[in-house]
Amino acid sequence: MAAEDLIQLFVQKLSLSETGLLNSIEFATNNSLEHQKVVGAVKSLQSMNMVVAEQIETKRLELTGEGKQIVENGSHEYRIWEALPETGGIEQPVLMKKISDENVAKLGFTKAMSNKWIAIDKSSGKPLVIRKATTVVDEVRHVLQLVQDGSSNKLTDQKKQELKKRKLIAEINEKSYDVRKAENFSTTIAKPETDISAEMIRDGSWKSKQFKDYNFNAKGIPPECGHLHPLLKVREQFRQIFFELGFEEMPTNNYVESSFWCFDALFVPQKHPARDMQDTFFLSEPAECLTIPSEYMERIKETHVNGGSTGSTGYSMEWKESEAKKNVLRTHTTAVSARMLYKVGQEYQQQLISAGGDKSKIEFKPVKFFSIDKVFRNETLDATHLAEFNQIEGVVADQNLSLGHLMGLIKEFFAKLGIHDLRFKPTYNPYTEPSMEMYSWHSGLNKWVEIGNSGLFRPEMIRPMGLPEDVNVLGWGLSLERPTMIKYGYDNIRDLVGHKVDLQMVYDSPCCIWEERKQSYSKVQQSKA
Ligand code: FB9
Repeated sequence: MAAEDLIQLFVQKLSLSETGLLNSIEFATNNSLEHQKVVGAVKSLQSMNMVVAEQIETKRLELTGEGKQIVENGSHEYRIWEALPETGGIEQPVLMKKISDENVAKLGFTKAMSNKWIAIDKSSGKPLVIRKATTVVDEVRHVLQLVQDGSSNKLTDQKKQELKKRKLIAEINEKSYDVRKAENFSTTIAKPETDISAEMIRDGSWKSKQFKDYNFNAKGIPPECGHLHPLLKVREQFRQIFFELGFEEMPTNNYVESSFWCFDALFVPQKHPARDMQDTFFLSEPAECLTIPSEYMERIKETHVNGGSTGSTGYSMEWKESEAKKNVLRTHTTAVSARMLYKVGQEYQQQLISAGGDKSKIEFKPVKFFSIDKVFRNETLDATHLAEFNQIEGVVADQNLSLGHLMGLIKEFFAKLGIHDLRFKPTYNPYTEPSMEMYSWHSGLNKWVEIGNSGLFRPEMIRPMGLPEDVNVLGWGLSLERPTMIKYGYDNIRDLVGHKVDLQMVYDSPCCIWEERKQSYSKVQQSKA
């Protein structure tokens, strides 16, 4: 029934009610209407001052699921009695099987016995269940029918208690409205205007018109607009965290990288398993990179073979330029960090040259870089691993940086996500020494979760770049997918990424706010204010 017609019917009934009062639930039941829709009609009549409505709490008995089943199929005890032959008996197990729901059979048998509707006849040796009462009245079904038809007032309190105890009925508190006429009450409903038109203003007719109240709580029509994928919402949070920590974003718009920047520049030996087809996607076209800075490559070669001038022994194994030139899909954004650090190293070398090689004349400007972008690993796929994920990475180059600086910075970083309880566990990376995995205690999962990896980049990586002797570079990394899965409650990466993703999930995914960041937000807003 359309809202206008419902309103029309309501005022009719109210105008006819002797008591001058109409209860919204009664009206809904008697006209088999949804109570919520009736409440809507009462509210709009109220907004036109046609009625006054007083909210009242009414207790009402309602059938439980089991109660509804009995009205449907008869009481459990009646069904047991009914399943017995008029004469003679049947064995109990056979009888019980006649009733599909085992629980119903049990309850029914007990009740029928206590009602003395049935009995056990042992006269023929084996006990048989027989009818004791030739006729029975399924009174339970009858009274439940009364409750269903809204005339539970016909039941005695003792009966109500019994049915409640048998969980066949339940008492529910219901909010309803007692509605009375108000000064503007009339049975003809002028459809309230929802907008004031230029016409009305010109001819002044707006003065006599009824206007619908603004419903300021009305939810606007959701705008047809783009929606950020949860990963991008979390990515934006991490970007803000890095900016707050004074980091500069690295350009990561090159998925294709040469093995040189992806591995060799990071002192990853050419025989390292990570460089196998098993772990890395190699390109067939263009197969090779022809733009590797030759001098730098020479220094890297020396470093791999015998440590070059880094004080390292190197890997004392053959190093092939052809291997370094192979193009791959980058396996980590640390390749981008290497490019940026090399640029910083080269700028420092330029300064040094223009200072006539006098280090005291120039000062190394520390740098803080971050990147959040896609990396590709030819890994075995499982619920949390795809062949690509987004790596979050931060690197800092400055004089005399230590492991303590790294731990401190990682603590600061994760504190902005509300993660305070960190543990560091030594690990191995070809490009950092020492290296650490980071763990945080996850109360929800009730375990320590690995939240990333980190380390101090090896001299074999940073010295050939031209960074001064006293400059150290620290770095740490984590994935974007893992925090996003935790934040949005996904345990399978395929619900978040890939062709199986349900777009509605993206549309409905709430914005990503980490409690902790609220404070910093409000602080930022206040400072702006
Ligand atoms: O993200 C990871 N875990 C993680 C991070 C955050 C989180 O939730 C936050 C609370 C809200 C929950 C979990 N990991 C790194 C740990 C594991 O998931 C690990 O199994 C998988 N790792 C990926 C690599 O898998 C092969 C995550 C990915 C990873 C690993 C290492 C780095 C980056 C990403 C790195 C690095 C690095 C090291 C030194 C110097 C510079 C960069």
